[in-house]
Amino acid sequence: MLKGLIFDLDGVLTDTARYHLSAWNNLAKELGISLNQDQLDSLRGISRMDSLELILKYGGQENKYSEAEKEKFAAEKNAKFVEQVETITPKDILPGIPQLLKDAKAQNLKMVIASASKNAPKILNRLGIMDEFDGIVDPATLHHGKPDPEIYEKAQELTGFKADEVISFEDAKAGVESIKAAGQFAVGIGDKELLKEADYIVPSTADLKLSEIEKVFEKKQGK
Ligand code: B16
Ligand code: MG
Repeated sequence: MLKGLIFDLDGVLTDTARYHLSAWNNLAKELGISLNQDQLDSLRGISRMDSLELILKYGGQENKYSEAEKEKFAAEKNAKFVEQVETITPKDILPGIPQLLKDAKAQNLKMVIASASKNAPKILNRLGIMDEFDGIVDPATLHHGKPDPEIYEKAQELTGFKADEVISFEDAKAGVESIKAAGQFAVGIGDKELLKEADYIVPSTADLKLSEIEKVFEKKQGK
């Protein structure tokens, strides 16, 4: 029986990806690295330091900087990102999400956030939906980023339910892989081919309908 929902933040509840990507793009340019669209897309859902490492790798600069320099670059990127976060309002909640949260509340489902972003509480406050959630995984406590299952396992622990009692929502390939490795039902939002490991896929958040997702979830449990 469905008892809880677990949500990624960026790309699922709101679109902060464009802010992340433009801040990374600025930093990459300063480092003399030019990123193509595929390389930028590969950063979705990936933690701050892992994103920086990937960018340096794309630019052939993986061994060029000390840990302290890398920390400085990441802090610089984050400062740019946080500036953009300050402009977020409740209007930036993605379509379909307010109804989904409402339907979940009506069913008394527990709701938890599994975002790699250390800025998640700030973003949820700006969106005005912080109080809708029963918990947020603190990404500072994680040893491994997505696609490792750790973040979704921790989120599930926060719900207090079993893997087959929750549904998790993701927009990133690494995120869907993380959910599946945690043994949970995955809803993928975005490209069908890219997110093919998910149990249920929709092109956009506007297409999310809890009752429809639940039908597929229950069918799967009944197997
Ligand atoms: P921060 P999600 C992820 O959020 C973003 O998709 C990714 O681009 C970002 O690097 C990561 O959070 C870390 O964010 O620098 O704010 O700690 O998709 O897991 O909600
Ligand atoms: Mg995401």
